Amino acid sequence: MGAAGGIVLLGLKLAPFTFGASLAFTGVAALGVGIAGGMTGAAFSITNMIKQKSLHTSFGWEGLICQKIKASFLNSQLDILHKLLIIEVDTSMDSRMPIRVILLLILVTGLCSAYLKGNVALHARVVQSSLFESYGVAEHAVDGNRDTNYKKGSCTHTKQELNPWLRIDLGNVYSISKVAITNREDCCKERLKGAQIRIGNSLDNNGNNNELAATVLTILVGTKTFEFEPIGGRFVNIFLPGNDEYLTVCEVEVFAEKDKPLYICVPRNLALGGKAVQSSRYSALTAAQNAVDGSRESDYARGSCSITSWDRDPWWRVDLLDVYRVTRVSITNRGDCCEKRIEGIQIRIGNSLDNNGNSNELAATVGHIPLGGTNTFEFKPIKGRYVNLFVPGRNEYLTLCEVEVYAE
Ligand SMILES: [Ca+2]
Ligand SMILES: [Ca+2]
Repeated sequence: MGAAGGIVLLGLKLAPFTFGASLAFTGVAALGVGIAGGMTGAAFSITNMIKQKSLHTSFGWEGLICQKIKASFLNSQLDILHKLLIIEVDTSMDSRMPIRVILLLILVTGLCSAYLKGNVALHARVVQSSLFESYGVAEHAVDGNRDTNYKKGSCTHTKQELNPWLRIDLGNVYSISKVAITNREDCCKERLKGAQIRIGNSLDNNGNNNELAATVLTILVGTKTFEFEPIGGRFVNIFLPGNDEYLTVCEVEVFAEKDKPLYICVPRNLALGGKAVQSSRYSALTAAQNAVDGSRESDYARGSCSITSWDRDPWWRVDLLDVYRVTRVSITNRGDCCEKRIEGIQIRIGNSLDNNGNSNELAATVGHIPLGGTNTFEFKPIKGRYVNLFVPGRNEYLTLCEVEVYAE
C-alpha cells in the first residue's frame, strides 16, 4: 500500500508505520500492544492464555514472556485477532469503526502471508552507549535509509569513549544468519574497523557479551553483508572494543534464517506470581493477593478484590521478587459499588521498605476509574522491586480488583 498511518487497535493508538515489508512485524507488535494495554477483557484473557501455555513452550526475561512459534499457536493468534475484530464490530459505535476493521484485517492478512520477510530490524527499538549530537541518534541505524553521508541525518554517532556500542531490540527471537552494515563514507571510514556483531538474548554488559557472529576486519566501504551460522537472539549489538572510539553506522539490517521468529514475545505482567501484602484486611474475601490473582473480576462477592479496613493512610504492596524498570501499571476498580474509593491512590515504586515502601518514588496518581473499569498508568522507567498503592491523608477502604505491572 505504501501509505503511512497509525492504527487504533483496542483503543490504543499505535505509532505510525508504513505498510509493506515490515507489515507482518508490525502486526505482531500490534498484537503485543493490544495484550499489554489490556484495554478489554479479551486482551486480558490472551495474556492469561499465553501465561498458561508458557508452562510448556515459552520462557521469559526482562519483563517479557516469549512463546515458541508453532503452527497451532499462530492459528490461535489469528483466532484471537478474529475475536477482537468481532468485539470491535459488536461494541464500537464509532463512525470510524469500519476503517479500523479494515486495518485489522490487513494485519491478519499480514500475519498469514507476508510473514517477516526481509529486514527484521527495520524501525526496531534501538539504543546506543552515548549520543554525540542530535544528528547521530540510534534510530538512524534502522530507519531504512542507507545514505552514507553523515550530514544527511541517517547515521548514528556515539561520543568518543571506551567500548561504544549500539543495540537493536528485535522484539522477538529470530534465528539470525545475516547482518548488513552500512558505513559512513563522508569521512572516518576506518573507525568501524574491529567492530563486532553480537547476537543473543542477554543484556549482560548491555548485550555485548552475547555470541560473536562476525567482526569487521577491514575498512568497510558502503554496505557489507556478514553471513554466519544462524544464532538465535532478540538483541543484535554492534560493539566496538577499544579506547577513545567513536561508533557510527548508517544502517544495520538483520535477516533471519527462516521467514518467521523462533519466539514471539509480549510484555509480561510482573505482578502475577508476586507476593502482595496490605495494611489490613477487611474480610476473609479480601486478601491482598486477590489483586494479583490474574482475574479482573470486579464483583466483591466473587473474592477477586483486595480491600483493607477503614485505615488511615491505607496501603497495598506487591513484591515483584526481582528489580525491574517499571513503566506501566494497570488498575481495575471494583464494579459492584464504591466507585470513588480508588481516587487519589498513589503508585509508588522502588526498592526500599521504609515506611512500608510508601516513600518510594511516586510514579502516578490515580484519578477517576469507572465501576469495574481498568485504567493504565504509564510513566518514565522507575527501577524497583516493590510497587505500592498508597492512599495518603485520609481514611479509606483501599479497594483493588486487579493490579498489573509491566516493565519496558
Ligand atoms: Ca540509516
Ligand atoms: Ca483480581
